[in-house]
Amino acid sequence: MKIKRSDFAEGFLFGTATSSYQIEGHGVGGAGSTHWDTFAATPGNVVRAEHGQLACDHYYRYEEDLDLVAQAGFDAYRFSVSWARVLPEGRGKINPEGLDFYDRLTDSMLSRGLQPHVTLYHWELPSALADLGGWRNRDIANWFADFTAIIMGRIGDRMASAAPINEPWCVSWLSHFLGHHAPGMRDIRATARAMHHVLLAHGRAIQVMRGLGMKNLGCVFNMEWAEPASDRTEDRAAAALYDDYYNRFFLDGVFKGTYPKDVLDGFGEHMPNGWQDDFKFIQQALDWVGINYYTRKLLAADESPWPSHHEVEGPLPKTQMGWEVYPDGLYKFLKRTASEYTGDLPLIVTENGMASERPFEDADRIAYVDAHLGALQRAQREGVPVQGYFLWSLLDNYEWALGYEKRFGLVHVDFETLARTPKASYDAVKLALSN
Ligand code: IFM
Repeated sequence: MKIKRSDFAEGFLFGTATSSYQIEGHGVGGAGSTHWDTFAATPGNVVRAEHGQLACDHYYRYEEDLDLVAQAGFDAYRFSVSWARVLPEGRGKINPEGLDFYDRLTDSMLSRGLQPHVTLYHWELPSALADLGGWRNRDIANWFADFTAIIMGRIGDRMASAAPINEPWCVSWLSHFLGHHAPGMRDIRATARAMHHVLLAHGRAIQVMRGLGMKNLGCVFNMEWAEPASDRTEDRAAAALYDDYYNRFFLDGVFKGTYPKDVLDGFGEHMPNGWQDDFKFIQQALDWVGINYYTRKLLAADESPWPSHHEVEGPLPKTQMGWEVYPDGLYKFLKRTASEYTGDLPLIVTENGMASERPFEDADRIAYVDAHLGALQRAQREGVPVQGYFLWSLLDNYEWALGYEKRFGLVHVDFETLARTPKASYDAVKLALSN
């Protein structure tokens, strides 16, 4: 890598990130069923119907995995907790083994000098709550607040930072409008409700964690830079609408107490009654904002029902996901988020990385990380207070509907033997962090 630690100010945080369902192995330790288990068990939803029952077996191999994090020279580890591991039915009876696991995991990070950065929800909704309507049901905000109190009551005292929900757009739009993720719905009313309730749950969880005396609370939004496929006015409007329901909806909700007009024009009639009164819960003060950034999209208008547009393939080099490599998008998001929403609040890149076909000699990943760190530095030089960067991901893992095929890890995982082998990118990052 061209960029190294000494190119950043003292205290800039380097970390790597994972999530519970993608690595732990959900079939062990008394965890309850989640909507991802049933989504994966339904034909046609996930490549080869792969699921997270074993995943990377991190539940039993976490010491080895944390050694890899520490030996690479990272300062921090971003992980998530599984609601159904702690509360198998989503509410009520606690699974003590689940709480013990996260307790051990936390102490194992600390004993290696790694800062624990927790996300409370990274998509594995307990099935019992999915049965009650999941993110469509307003009560989810209180179920989530109760879960927050239980899990953070146990490990919150040792967290360097906490964020309630990973990528609200994926929880709501991707999963309830596009149907690509669990629960696989394609319904505009469900989408409008999920998009609002996910922010309500965010706000309630922040309230609970403040009540517990926790510090350094934030949020994690995924962002995709949207550009028109042509100069046509219609295509420009299409890109603006994509930007509004993907990126701005959640920022506007948390920082402005409103939602973008063109999104409300599209699905406002499906919003839950009284949504306008919920911003007092949603607009909790935050200590930082996390941005997960991977790519951009080109949009063209069409005659289909709202949002009346489709994606057009772009000309840039692509990752194994088929996503264009576009580091400028990260620069633009950092600049725009700071200037229009967050001001002096610290920004953290909470996820960035790429899936690569190359199993071990992943020069493409090294170049990707270098280019995105360069974009981050450019924003920093122009005054944006970016204070950390987390690489997605430590391990090859369960890439949701795409199963185990798409490899995002710095460390290769052989899914037959579960052997971990550091890739060239792991060695490159290790060298960069030591210089
Ligand atoms: O693997 C996912 C992760 O769960 C959330 N952010 C994007 C990653 C890559 O698709």
